Amino acid sequence: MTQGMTAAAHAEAMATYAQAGLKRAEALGNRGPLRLGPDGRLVPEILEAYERTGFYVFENVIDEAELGVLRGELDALLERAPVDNGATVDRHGRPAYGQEFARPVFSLIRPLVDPWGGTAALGGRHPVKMRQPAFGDEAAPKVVFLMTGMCQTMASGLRLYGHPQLLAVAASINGDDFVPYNDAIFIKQPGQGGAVSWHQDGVTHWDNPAWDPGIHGFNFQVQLYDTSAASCLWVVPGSHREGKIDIPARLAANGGEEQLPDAVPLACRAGDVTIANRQALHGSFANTSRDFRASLTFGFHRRASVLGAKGALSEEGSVVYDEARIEARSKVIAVAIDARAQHYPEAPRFSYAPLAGREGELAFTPENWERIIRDYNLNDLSI
Ligand SMILES: O=C(O)CCC(=O)C(=O)O
Repeated sequence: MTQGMTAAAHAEAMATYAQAGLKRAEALGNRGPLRLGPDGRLVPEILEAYERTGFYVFENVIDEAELGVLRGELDALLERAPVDNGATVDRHGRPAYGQEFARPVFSLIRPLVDPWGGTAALGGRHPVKMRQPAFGDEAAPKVVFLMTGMCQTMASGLRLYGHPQLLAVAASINGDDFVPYNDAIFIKQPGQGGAVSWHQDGVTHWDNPAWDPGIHGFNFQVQLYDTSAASCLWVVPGSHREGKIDIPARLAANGGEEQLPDAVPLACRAGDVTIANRQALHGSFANTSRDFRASLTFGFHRRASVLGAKGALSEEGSVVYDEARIEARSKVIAVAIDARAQHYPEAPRFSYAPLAGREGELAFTPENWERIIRDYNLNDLSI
């Protein structure tokens, strides 16, 4: 991908592209309130639109009070981020947050870069680098790009994971016995956030004779702030049905230009929640806009897609996801449901079928936090 562009020129090019993209998005009919039918499942119109386009924007799902708590906890973590990957101090010279966890909480990058594009990272699924506009200050500090482990780093993150409407969406799409994938918070600092180059998430089932458009599951993104077309995730509608896409060829056919003509932005208001099929072609551009984006991203799979599969992406390839591994990771859902129910006792509580009847054993208690939540992401189920 052509490099050597100034941030101002990039922002200008994005503005024109964004306007056209927003128009295309409007016509898709895949945005509105999260509506469940009397059976507790997503209403058929929403499922149809999701299956047709590969994504849906649920408007106004998380209320202002919950958003405020999520933002406050996230801000506190960002204040205590290490100054670099592997560093032990934050920018105030204090011990950086999260060093006690097995996996690093923070991943930092130089402003405006695309850390994965054109590299072998994550199974090489991001084959072409996005534009990396010049930031203009070689000595600028690194910025947080990604954070993992929201169920252990944020009490509000664990409660969000137990949200009854979101879990009902997971059951509607992946069946009552759905299983977790992983979670990550994408941080796009204004004028500094990095790019995530065009990719499809799934890596396991492309050649599976039982392949279908839903076999690699989906991701939620909960938006803590208003996002614009310049800062948000973009998706090529319907691409989840195409099988494995030759991304370099698709970009070459677009003259090597990263602004794919059929992609649309998932621009959201704070409190909106998106779902995106993990097979959809998607990505996001260097954030040369003034908008801050914090997207709490967590996914769910069909049990049949995961059971017996080998570890992939950032998981050990030698591991096979058996019943015990799936149960260990799924218990996070049960504890999250109880954490939410204890915090919002008047609100409905989701019943997670695979662990039904074990609510007492899987209550949100200090002991279960240590036993089930601490380092839970060592048991992520990546396919
Ligand atoms: O939010 C973004 O910018 C990228 C998200 C993404 O690529 C993903 O969830 O797989």
